[in-house]
Amino acid sequence: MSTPAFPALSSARLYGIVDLGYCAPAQVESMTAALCEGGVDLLQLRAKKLSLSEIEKLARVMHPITREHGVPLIINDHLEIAASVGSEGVHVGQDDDAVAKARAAVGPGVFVGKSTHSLAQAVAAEAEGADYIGFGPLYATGTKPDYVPIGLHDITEVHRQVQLPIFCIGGVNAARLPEVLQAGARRVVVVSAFLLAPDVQAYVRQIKSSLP
Ligand code: TZP
Ligand code: MG
Repeated sequence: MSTPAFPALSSARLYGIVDLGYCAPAQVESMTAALCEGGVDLLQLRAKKLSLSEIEKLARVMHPITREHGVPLIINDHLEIAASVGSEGVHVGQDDDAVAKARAAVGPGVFVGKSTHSLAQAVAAEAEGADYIGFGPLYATGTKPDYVPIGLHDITEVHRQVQLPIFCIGGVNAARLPEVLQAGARRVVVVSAFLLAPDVQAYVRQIKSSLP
């Protein structure tokens, strides 16, 4: 049996996002390399203000690097870009396309993640057929400024009710990680703390080594 190119989604613990709110297009290549070298297990491209063609171009910059590191690339929001680039995943929010539509657009073998902001949404995302969920924002965050933080109190319960991989997200950084893990998180997404770190690779490594 041949070795799979990418580890199973269930083994992923640390999810990074190249968010163009923090990273200029010209930095995407080096940032992708630093995040992968540091040890992210999944990497998303998120660009709320760029055109579709600019996002697709950046996805094509990232993909050879992520692939070389065995890190699945996930495209935020844009099913057509995920399909055309051949990314390993796509991520949709509560206001985006339904999981079934995303899956139909990208085809089998491409995983579909969904953002959730409450226990009820998390349960619904599993019923809808998502492959993993983001759960948050745990803390207020400038990366998603219009969202009310949900806090840490539902983390244990969401893991009881939802069997999918659950990535806790929103304001997670090295200082907060101990309390996030204490609250029951097993997987996290880190965005601005990685992208703004003076030494990205070292910061990723530090977080990775603290995860279960
Ligand atoms: N979804 C919920 S919170 C969030 C997203 C995309 C942003 C997380 O970014 P940060 O900078 O790690 O708080
Ligand atoms: Mg979205």
